[in-house]
Amino acid sequence: MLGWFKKKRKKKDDSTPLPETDRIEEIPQPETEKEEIPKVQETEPAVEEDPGVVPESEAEPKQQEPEEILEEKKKEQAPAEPQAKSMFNRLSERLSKTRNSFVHRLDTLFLGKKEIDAQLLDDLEELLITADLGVTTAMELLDNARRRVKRKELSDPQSLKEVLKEDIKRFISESTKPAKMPESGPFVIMVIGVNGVGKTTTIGKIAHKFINSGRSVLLVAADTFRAAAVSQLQIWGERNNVKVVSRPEGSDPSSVVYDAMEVAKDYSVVLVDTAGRLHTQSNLMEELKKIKRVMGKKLPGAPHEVMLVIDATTGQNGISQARLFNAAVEVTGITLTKLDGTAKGGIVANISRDLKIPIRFIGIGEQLDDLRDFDPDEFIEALFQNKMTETDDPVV
Ligand SMILES: Nc1nc2c(ncn2[C@@H]2O[C@H](COP(=O)(O)OP(=O)(O)OP(=O)(O)O)[C@@H](O)[C@H]2O)c(=O)[nH]1
Ligand SMILES: [Mg+2]
Repeated sequence: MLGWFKKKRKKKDDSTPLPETDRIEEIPQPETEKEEIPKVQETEPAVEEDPGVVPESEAEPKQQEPEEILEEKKKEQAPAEPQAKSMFNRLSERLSKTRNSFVHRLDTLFLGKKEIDAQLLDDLEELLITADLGVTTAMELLDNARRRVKRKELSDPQSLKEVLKEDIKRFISESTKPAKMPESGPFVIMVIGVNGVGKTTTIGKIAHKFINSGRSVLLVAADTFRAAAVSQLQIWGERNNVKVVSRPEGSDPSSVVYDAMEVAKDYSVVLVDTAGRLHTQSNLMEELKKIKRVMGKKLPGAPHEVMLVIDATTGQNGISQARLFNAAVEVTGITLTKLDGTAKGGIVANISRDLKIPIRFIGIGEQLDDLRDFDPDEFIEALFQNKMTETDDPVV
């Protein structure tokens, strides 16, 4: 499991040693954030003309804060069980397009068949190759199935479906590596990906998760190529009531990152948004390399995570993008967005098997809680769920 969002311990509970991932909670909260609660009546204007650090949160109407704090406490006391169940159902429902194109096709293929013969295996080969699992993964699954049939370990098609499910789950689980947060200092996540894949939205959603777990978050608008990109991140900053470091459109993105690293030590988590396409002659990969270099120089060890966002609807194209980005800046984690809108969910297996880069999050919609920590077991169970959801097509 990801383990990034463990709730912050209260001071009175501090008698027992903290688990490794909680050590980051020792980081002092930024002074400005601590001061915000008593300043309920103040209505400071946003400091938009400041080209450096823009204290977005200070422009928020302060009377909302006590209510937000109450909300947080309510969330902490909320019973986890029923919520977990409905979360699973939602995941399952959002994966219905992939289920229709993959799992239901498997069911149709196996329907009425009593034994596994050569024809069935040939049809299965075609199905697996067209299911966006990737040729290598599909071939491995088939080889394994053929071997088991030969050894008489498999006889009926239903058990073959079970074996495919378990193999896919194993492939995905093998590539999940623990996402280590630094033992001290801020956890810096550099978010990259081609334009429109969902980088900024993902940053907003991740920030929300960290805030819910009691961390202080700083957002960095290193996509300086479009004014709209900066304001989009600022909106997420306002929504989450966190600071956004920005500079005017056209500034050097590395200089924004440089500014951000100056203040980063006051925060637990720093999320850096980058451009997906440049409107100049300069090369995106070179720009990203430079941003990464500047970060590491100013704050040794940063970025701790280079997160590539891939739009699942692009299928195999997403895999090619991953190779390019990985070669340039060494991707350490992947967020796969828009799984709700595509039948190409098989790409999850392809990413895990071919690229061997762990998937950290999956996006299954546009709402805040539609960004899920990726859990291979949960994902496969939801995908192979037998119960029909409202959005499922019946097997014919
Ligand atoms: N359905 C769905 N839409 C998503 C998901 N994640 C992001 N989106 C939508 O994708 C669109 C693009 O998202 P952005 O966050 O602006 O993408 P970006 O990568 O920052 O784009 P650029 O800044 O132009 O490079 C928005 O309309 C998001 O709401 C998801 O998981 N599911
Ligand atoms: Mg963006």
